[in-house]
Amino acid sequence: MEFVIKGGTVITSTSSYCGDVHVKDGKIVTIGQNLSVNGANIVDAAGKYVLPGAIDAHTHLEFPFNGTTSADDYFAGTRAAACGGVTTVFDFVTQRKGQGIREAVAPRNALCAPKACVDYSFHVALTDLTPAVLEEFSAAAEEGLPSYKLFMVYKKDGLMMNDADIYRALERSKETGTLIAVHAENPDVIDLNIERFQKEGKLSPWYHYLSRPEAVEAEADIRAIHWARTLDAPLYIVHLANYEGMQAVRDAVNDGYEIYAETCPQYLHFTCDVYKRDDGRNFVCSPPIKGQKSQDALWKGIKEGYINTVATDHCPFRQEQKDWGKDDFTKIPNGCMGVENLYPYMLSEANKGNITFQKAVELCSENPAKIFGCTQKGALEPGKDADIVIYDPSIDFTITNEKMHSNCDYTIWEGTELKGYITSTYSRGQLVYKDGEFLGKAGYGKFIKCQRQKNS
Ligand code: DUC
Ligand code: ZN
Ligand code: ZN
Repeated sequence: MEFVIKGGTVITSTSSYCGDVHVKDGKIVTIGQNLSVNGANIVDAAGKYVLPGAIDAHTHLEFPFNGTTSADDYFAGTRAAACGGVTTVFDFVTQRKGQGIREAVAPRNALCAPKACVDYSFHVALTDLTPAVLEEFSAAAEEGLPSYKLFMVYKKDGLMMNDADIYRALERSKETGTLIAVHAENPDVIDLNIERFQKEGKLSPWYHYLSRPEAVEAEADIRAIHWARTLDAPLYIVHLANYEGMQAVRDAVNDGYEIYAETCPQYLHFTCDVYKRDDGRNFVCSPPIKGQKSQDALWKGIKEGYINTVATDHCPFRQEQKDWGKDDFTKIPNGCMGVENLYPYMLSEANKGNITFQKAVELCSENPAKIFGCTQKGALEPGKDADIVIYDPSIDFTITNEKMHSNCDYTIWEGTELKGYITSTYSRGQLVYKDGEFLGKAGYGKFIKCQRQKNS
């Protein structure tokens, strides 16, 4: 298949220019002015922007969690991704006790491969850091798996890793050029707060926020950063959502440490006031959405370059699942949707003038590709995969659940007004979304082997 996307404005992380993009056999061949290629189809992009597909570095598809499973399986989740301009998703494989890294990934990949509509890779959530697992870091990295997530919470779910685990994992990641990511919150203070609220009958979603407020997340960010600094090991903080944690990242980066921070659109758009709403339970995720001061710090961090990526933590639960916690926040499965909203939201923020389009590309595509080692992704450049999004800046789009492509029966983004919207998504040159319609198919998406560069 060969085509030329003509007359659009090509956006990279550093520039934007009028150019034609020649695609052949799933790859970008060349980008230039007034290209004419014999026999190639023409895609007219006049008045539109042409961008690299987004990489959502943080999704939980068919994720067994909180006594249930997240609502989007690999098909629905990657269908929604394609329709939101996301051409690569990173999902989490949870290591069961006693399992090796590749032993945990193999069945997950077998489940994912026939369902995936866009390309995918995995981070492995480690729960059992045996000497054999530490030893396996290098062999797993050679097979394309260079990143791990350590939960500093979820003791009762059997996911939590303690400080010694974090220390050992950071040590080993430094030796092997791999990357440790942490979900940072303090579990003991959360448990104490929950116990108190339960005794007092304070069980509305607002108390989800109050049981894990700013300081609970900040303490764990600071602790994880402390160990990374001590060992001079790289660290990636997932879903950073609070002011003090942002400050600690900024200080560590300014002191020369390799600390990466990810935040999510829900932390950039909403504040903790959503937990006072009648549908507050639908916004319950962990870490919870914080106050205005934290949101302002995250936007400042984005503008100053201390936030490296925006990803979604996409982990939707259907209304019936969220309703388990209607009268008791501790029973609400934690997670929000976002994979279809990430790129449209960030590009809309660019179109409204809050950030540049280049910044949106850097956060949603180029940086995740660089940090996790997706060498074929993350930029519109000759030789890279033709993961391409066409975006019409003139469309006014209001998000409603009917227009979304997830399996979920509501969206926290309902009614959000976006300036501009994606009109087409290509995954390796294949049109997978056009004008509201999903055109991809299950099994098309491929596992991407990541090759992380040290100090990338
Ligand atoms: N937080 C969530 O809200 N859902 C999935 C996992 C997580 O850490
Ligand atoms: Zn998390
Ligand atoms: Zn997560």
